[in-house]
Amino acid sequence: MGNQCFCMSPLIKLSEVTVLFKKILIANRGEIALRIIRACKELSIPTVAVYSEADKDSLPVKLADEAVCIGPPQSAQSYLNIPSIISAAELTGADAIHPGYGFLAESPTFVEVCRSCNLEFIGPNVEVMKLMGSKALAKEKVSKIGVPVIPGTNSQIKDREEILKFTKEAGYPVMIKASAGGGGRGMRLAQNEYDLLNQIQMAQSEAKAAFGDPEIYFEKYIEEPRHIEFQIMGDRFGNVIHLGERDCSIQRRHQKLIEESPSAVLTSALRKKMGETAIKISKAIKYEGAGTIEFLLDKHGDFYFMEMNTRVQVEHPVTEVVTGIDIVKEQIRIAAGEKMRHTQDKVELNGHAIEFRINAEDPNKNFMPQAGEIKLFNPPGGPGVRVDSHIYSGYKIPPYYDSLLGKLIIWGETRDEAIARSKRALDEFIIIGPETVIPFHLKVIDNAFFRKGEVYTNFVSRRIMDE
Ligand code: MV4
Repeated sequence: MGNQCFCMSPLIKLSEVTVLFKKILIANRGEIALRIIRACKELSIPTVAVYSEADKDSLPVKLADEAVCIGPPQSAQSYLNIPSIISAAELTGADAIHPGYGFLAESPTFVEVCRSCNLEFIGPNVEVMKLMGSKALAKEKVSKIGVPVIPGTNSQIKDREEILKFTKEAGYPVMIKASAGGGGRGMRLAQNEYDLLNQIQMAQSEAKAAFGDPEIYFEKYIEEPRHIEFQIMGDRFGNVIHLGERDCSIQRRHQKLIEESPSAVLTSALRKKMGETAIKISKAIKYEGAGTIEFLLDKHGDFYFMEMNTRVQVEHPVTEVVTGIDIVKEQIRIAAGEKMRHTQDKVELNGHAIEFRINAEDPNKNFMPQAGEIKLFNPPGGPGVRVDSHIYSGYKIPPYYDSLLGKLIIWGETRDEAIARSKRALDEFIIIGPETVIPFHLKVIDNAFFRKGEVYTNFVSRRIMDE
């Protein structure tokens, strides 16, 4: 049987070696760029880092096989600059692009440009991305297949009568959400009819300014919910599995700060039901790659689909740590057309993982972002400790991007062991230079409600910050 050439597939068999891709370009920066480089190295795939002028001394630039400057510091001219990124791919002979999270990771335009340039975009196809990008359309689609969604209106709602008909059934408070928003962006709460009618105009013009799309929809307000999201992975052959949940209830102003897996409140029966629901949704849209299905879980144990994220997420490591599955490597294999190597019955959730986002923000100054030089970086180690970070002693934090310096991911056999280990590791963690949120994390894990697993939406303002 000589060598066969599969001309339509990016998966080329050369004698014994499977070549997934010739070269991957990473269209991102910071810790996630480094995370993707690490995955590529383990798969023996050469990498290209792209960087802005502000990131020329960054670790991804030093660790990638090649690096190409794509523009000035401002994201709009560099990490969001599609022509520049595509040129870098063509110049270096890359055949695939990993977008990471943020920047172009959920841009249908970018996916279309990649396809037309014969570059594999490591992520879902453009139709699925567009569908899930519209939070209102996603909700409608998911509702049609019988998955519970938060009671509310669709985005085509126009006249006042229709809105008031809904509020009469649901009662107040009512949430106003931007269709193009997501992750809490463009969200408002109305306490009464007067408030609601006043806010509609403002919400629409704000949505138009922020997302270029004025569409809004209305939802019943769920009190003290928990944010539970399921990691799913699907391949080209229609196989879909879930890798358990992450509880992301510790957030401040819609910025997640701590994520854990498993959730302290899910029974195995509820996990099974929610996991099967996540798979049902993903199969209905023929999802390919890594994705996240977000649910709100209310205090009665009822859950509702909220939105789907079509990218790898910041908090993916907690899932990696409890399942032993490398999500980024799996994304790359799936994009190369490989069949998923895991089946649901082989996925085991082992122990407990907690992730702490290490942001350069001053918790005593309203979480104000900090820039400047890292004088000393001494991350913790020892059993059950993982640090994903792109910073080093002497690194200068550029003022142009988000404040994430890295993530501390802790594993323990039990939640209690993970918490004790977290305290130990956070105490060991030395970052001299900018203020960070490490003191905030130490406060949270010392809190009796956190220790009992009683965390929900307004936990930070109610139990920690008095804001
Ligand atoms: C909600 C809600 C209550 N009712 N929707 C959406 C995106 C996420 N980041 C926050 N979102 C919420 N949507 C309805 N209809 C409350 C929140 C919410 C939240 C949810 C889970 C965990 C923390 C939260 C913090 C603020 C608001």
